[in-house]
Amino acid sequence: MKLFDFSSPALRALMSGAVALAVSSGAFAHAHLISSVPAANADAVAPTEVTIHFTEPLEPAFSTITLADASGKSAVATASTVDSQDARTMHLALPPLDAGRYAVHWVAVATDGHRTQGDFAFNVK
Ligand SMILES: [Cu+2]
Repeated sequence: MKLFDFSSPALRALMSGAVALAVSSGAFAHAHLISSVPAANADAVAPTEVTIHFTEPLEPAFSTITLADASGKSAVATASTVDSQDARTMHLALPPLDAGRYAVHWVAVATDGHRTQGDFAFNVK
């Protein structure tokens, strides 16, 4: 006995609609950068941390911010954290930094498991 007639145009339309919805809601759940402190290419005076705000809550186990100095060497010995009050915000505490240009690299894993990443730089005066 056949429960569904998959050749039915109505059923096929319904199924393709469900697939389209699943794909678009998955794309929406990717975590994208909204803003950061310091901002990209900003001149920062004695920054104490890098803070990045994202569009979606993050998985703390897989989301990271790292900082490299102009020679590409890691500038921070400690790990970044996802804010315990707001999972859409990530912090990297900074030691006192010498003047120069620094590169931020971030990896954001949304709660749906999708991973986004990006880079920006700022200057320490
Ligand atoms: Cu996603």
